[in-house]
Amino acid sequence: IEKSKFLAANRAVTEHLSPTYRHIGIGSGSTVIHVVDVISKLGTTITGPMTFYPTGDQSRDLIQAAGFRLGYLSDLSPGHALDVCFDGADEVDPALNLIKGGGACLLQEKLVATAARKFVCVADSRKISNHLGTQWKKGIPIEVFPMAVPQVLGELERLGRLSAQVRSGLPGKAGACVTDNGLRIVDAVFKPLLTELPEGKQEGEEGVWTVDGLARRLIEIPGVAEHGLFYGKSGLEVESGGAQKPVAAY
Ligand code: DER
Repeated sequence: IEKSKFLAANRAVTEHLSPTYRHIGIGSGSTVIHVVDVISKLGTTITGPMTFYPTGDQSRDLIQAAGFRLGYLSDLSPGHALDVCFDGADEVDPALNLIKGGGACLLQEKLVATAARKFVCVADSRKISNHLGTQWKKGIPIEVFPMAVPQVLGELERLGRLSAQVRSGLPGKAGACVTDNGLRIVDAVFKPLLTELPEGKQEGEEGVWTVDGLARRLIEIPGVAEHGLFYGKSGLEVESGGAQKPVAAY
């Protein structure tokens, strides 16, 4: 698996990291470690003038350990887009919709991905599926303000979730997983998500949703800070940045 992650990372960097780029977003998880490794091998002549933007504590540590210049979205001038962002995913459907958040970094990952003109997803073949929720069975990660957890769990039930639970902390850490933003993660399992509704069906009817339909509904729930469905327009459709879906997946 590590070899397939490396090969995917190598192809993604080769095809999408121009030496002229100056602002690079770096995602979270284990696959993106290979992306940073491949970029490091380009040498400081290429990477020296570049600034790298993290998507959480692990990503920040990766950037620093590689000796890259660290930057933060909050330092950018309004509307200044990153050149490219590389990040992993937990599941990818044929329309390049993603489930992300297996590493509980989805909120900053979505901010950095949508700040980039080009978002490139690096996900080995295990992540590919026809319908989100068929390969990744742990549920859609939803980042929630702690005080809102009971209300959010109640609303998810009304939306037809099959199960939902607050993610627990790492082994050796009692209590709930606390994200880099100090919030909680609720993992909500729904029926596999469609890319279009069957004739005559409404969104959410009998718990059946499209990716876009459920994504738009989840973000409306009071107390939800962000969720791990990356959907809508892809970078190919939104040249100026702001797309949640990648331009390509490797
Ligand atoms: O949390 C995330 O979305 C990560 O990108 C992630 O889940 C992918 O992790 P992996 O590269 O370790 O599979």
